[in-house]
This record gives sequence, structure tokens and C-alpha cells, in this order.
Amino acid sequence: MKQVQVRIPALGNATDVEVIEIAVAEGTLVAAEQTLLTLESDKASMEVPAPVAGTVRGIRVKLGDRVSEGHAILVIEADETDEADETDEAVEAEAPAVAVAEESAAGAAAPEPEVVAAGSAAPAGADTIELLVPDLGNVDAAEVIELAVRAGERVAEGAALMVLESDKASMEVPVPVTGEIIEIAVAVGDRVVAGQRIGSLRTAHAALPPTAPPQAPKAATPPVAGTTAVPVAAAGKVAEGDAGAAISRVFEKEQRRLAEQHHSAPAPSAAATVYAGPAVRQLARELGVDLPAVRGSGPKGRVRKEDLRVYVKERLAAPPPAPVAALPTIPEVDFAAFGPVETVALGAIQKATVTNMTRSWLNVPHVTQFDLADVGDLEDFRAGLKAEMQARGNKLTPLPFVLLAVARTLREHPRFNASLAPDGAQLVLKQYCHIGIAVDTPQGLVVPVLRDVDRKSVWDIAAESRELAERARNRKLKLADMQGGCFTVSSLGSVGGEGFTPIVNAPEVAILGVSKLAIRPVWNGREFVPRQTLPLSLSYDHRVVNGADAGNFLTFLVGLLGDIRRLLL
Ligand code: CAO
Repeated sequence: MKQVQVRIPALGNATDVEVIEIAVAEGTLVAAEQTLLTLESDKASMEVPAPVAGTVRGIRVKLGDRVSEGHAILVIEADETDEADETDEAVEAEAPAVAVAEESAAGAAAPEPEVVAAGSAAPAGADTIELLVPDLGNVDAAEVIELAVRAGERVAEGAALMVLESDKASMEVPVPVTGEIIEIAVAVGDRVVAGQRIGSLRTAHAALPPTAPPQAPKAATPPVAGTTAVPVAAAGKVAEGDAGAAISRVFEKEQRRLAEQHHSAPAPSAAATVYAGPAVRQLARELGVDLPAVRGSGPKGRVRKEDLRVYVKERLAAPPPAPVAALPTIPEVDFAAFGPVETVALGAIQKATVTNMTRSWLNVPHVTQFDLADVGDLEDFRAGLKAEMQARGNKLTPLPFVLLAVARTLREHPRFNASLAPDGAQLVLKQYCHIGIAVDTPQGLVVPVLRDVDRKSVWDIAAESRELAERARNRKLKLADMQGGCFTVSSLGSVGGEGFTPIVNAPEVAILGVSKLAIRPVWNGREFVPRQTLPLSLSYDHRVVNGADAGNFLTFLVGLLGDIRRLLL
């Protein structure tokens, strides 16, 4: 059995790089080129592939270890067919280090070699530059996975142009010269080769790269006459046949690119700025996951494969998008930025109100209709019952009369005592008359339901509604007390106001808002007379109730409240 010692390949200028992912375990069967582990420096990440197919043995690194070129990682017991060297002769996981061209005395700020070469090929003052894929080393082709610019866009030198990805590494291709993009000749998903034309750019003359020693780029596609061809990213010189050199180059290039980005802060595409390795990017594309949407749990927010899995799991578990999902959300505001704030947790009832109101508001097309009931006679009648109220130990406010009048009106207008079936194709008409009463409590708004209101006396309605309100305030309501409502009455009469637009308590189809009684001028056919009037507002589900129905309902109700004899018959 051949034992192949796998070592960390050349990392360009990087040393002491962190192991952030180990993709194999003791005994894992690996194919040649299968990822063994992922390394990451401050600025870039790379995957180390298996040099041969075989079985993983003796892993010598663990997560968080810091390694440099030549560090022994593990041994692979090579398959018999593999022609790897014997145990003692270590085989590099990726071949020799990249021979990087010496940087100029100007140091890191100096232009990269190929760009310089291209610059020298361009006559000073050239207007147009053909953008070419840079030398990809031993990588035959790379895929365009992101386009960061569009034709007509003004771009700054060093800003992201596009992101290319090979099997093992991804690299962002920077804009070589400040100017304006004339054309982008490739699309996301295209496979490109070194020297291939990927677009053209009109330069801003002052930003043309300085003249430098001649070193012409390899161009598979000849530049268009009268223009200058520029491989858009520079790289170190790679010895022909160096296995894995391309990855090292990309790794080093990525570091330079990110370092430059750190200084000049160009604006790369959203996905390009996500901190993730090529395998993760590839998996994200396979799964159709938008990388910027994934929360990275790795160091410095790096997205790992596990993060993708968690994201996909969460998305699958999420309820199917309802119409509400398409709505624009209310922007989050950091209120503390404007002054001191205090955050208070909502109670269960208040949270239920948030849900119920939102649900109704978003599902029910609301219309509200207003009217004034002349309740002068009713109020006179009520005033005349003071002694009896005392004798009965019961109090008649306007509300029990309203509830009774609503019950009678519902009987005459059964479409209001109904609910739309979930399929939206049928109406469920209820043969009973249970009315909900909105009750304000310290814990929030609750709606206990008064049963069979149409069969009760105004005294019973008053006593039972008071008892329900008491239980609501003392948190003594049972779930059943709040179920089965056909219609809701929300009275703010004791609070004030001339009218409001209540929200339908879906799946009910209508709700009556009662506002404050007041003396208002009423035309009696000959003159205005001061009358006690009660403002009413009827909100209804316009899918079920049309405006004429609502007008008839409210007119009937107002008529009943204005004629106490008919109401109490
Ligand atoms: N106009 C003028 N005065 C009114 C009135 C009206 N429409 N309705 C009631 N009042 C008077 C009552 O006559 C009573 O007066 P007195 O104290 O002089 O007798 C006083 O207001 C208080 O009435 P009440 O609130 O005790 O009794 P109610 O029958 O009107 O209401 C209930 C019962 C349970 C609805 C009530 O206790 C309650 O919780 N009200 C708040 C309703 C609420 O929060 N609605 C919110 C709806 S949000 O959609």
C-alpha cells in the first residue's frame, strides 16, 4: 500500500494560516482533487485538495491550527492504481510554491506585473482598453460567477469587475484602470480561459497605468485594432506544469486584492463581498441560495457549508409565502439613535392583538360607513329607568340597547351574520346570534362573546355583558368565552370621540363602532332641534358585503335605536 504524505502547498506570501475546515476524517475514502481541508488567512481562503485517491490516515491538524507551507497534514493510503510516491517521500498536496515576480521598489503600492506589461503595451493616452481574462496558471478555464459592473458604468481602478471560480478557488477580477465600461462580453455562467476578451473600457487618461517593463500578456483573442489589451488582473509568474500553482496564485492574488480593497474601498458585488470559500460558493449556487442572505458562523462571519444547510433547513421549514410576504416591510429604525428609549415586552394578549389585527387588515378589504342615531327618546327612556336599575342592582348604559338593536338588525340582514368559507366560494350563514364585545383590560383588548343576544332582554344583556367585562378585566375568561362570535361591537362611548373605523374581527364580516353620545342639531323637517345623537361606524368586509347592503344595515339599525318602542317589541 502506498503511503502519500500530504503537506500544505505553497501559499504565496502567506504563512501561519488557520485551518478553518477539515472536510475528511480518519478512514475517509477520497478521490484525487477532493477537498481535504480549507485554510484561511486574514485576507483569503483556499482549499487543499487530495493529490491522489485513497484512504485518509493520521490527520495531524485540527481546526484552528495555524500552518505554513510544507506542514504535514495527513497521509493518504493511495489506491493501488495511483502512482504516488512511497511513504517517506512526502508528496505535496499541491505542487511547489508559486514563483512570484519580484515586486518593484515601490512596494505593495506598485502596479501588478501583467497590468504593468499591458500598460506598457498601451500607447499613452489610449482611449479604449480591451479587458482580457488574466493568466489562470494551470487552471484551464474558470467560470464567471458574478458580474459586478454593467456597460455604461463608471468604475474605479481596483473595484470589482467580476468573480471567476475554478474547481478549487475563486478570485475577484479587479478593474485595471479607472474609466467607463463600454461593454461586458461575458455572462454569468460562462466559462472563460486566460486571455479571453471579457469586455472593453474607456479610460480616464490620468488613471492609465504607468509605463513599465515589457512583458506582454498571453491573449487567446487578439485585441480589436486600435485598442489596448489588458488582462484585468495581475499574477505572479507560474512555472509551467506546477500542479496547484494556480490555487496558490489565486490565494496570493486574493490577499493582495483584499488588501487593496481595504485601502481604497471599491464597491464589489454583494455576493463577492461575502466571506466564503469556493466550495461553499459552489454549493450555494447548486442550492440556489443567495449567499449574502446567509449568516456566517465562521471566524469574521465566514459562511461555512453548515451555515448553508441551516439556512436551507430554515427556509424549508418556513411557512409558504403568504401574500403578506410580498408586502414591503416596515423599516427597522434604531430609535435609540434619536434619544433615550425603553423597550417593554408585549404580553400574550397584546401579541395576539398584533397578529389578529395584522391578519384582518391584510386579508379583509375594509369599508367603513358612518351614521348618527337619534337616541333622544332612548335616553329619555333610560333616564326614566334609574329607579328600576337601582332596584334591580343592574345598570343600563346605552350599550345593551345597541346590542339588542344589532341582534335585531342581524336577523333582518343575515349576510352580516355570516363568514366567508376559506375557499372563498361559499358563505356560511349562522342561525345563532352571538355578539362579541370589545373590552379594554390592563392586559390588552379582549372580545368576550355574549350568546344568543337576540333572545335576551335588555336587562339580561346589560347584566351579562357587565359580568363578561368584569371577568375579562380579572383575567377569568375561558377560551370558550371568546369563541363563536358572529359580529362585534366596540364601544368607545364612555371614552369619547365622534367616530372611528374599527377593524373587522375576521372571520366575522362586520363590526360596529359606537362613539360618544352628544346633543347635536337634528333637522325635523321644519327646523333644527337639539337631539341626543349616537355616532355609529360600521366596518365591513367588502368581499361579502356591498355598500348598499351596509347602507341598509346601518339605516335599519339607526331606525331601531331611534324608535325605542320598535326596539323593545
Ligand atoms: N356615549 C356617552 N356615554 C356613554 C356611552 C356613549 N356611547 N356609552 C357608555 N357611556 C357612559 C355610560 O352610560 C356610563 O356612564 P355613567 O357612569 O354616568 O353611568 C359610562 O359611560 C361608563 O360606561 P361603561 O363603560 O361602564 O359601560 P358600557 O356598557 O358603555 O361599556 C364595556 C361596557 C365592557 C364595553 C366597557 O366597560 C369597556 O370596556 N369599554 C371600553 C371599550 C373599549 O375599550 N373599546 C375598545 C375598542 S377598540 O377597538
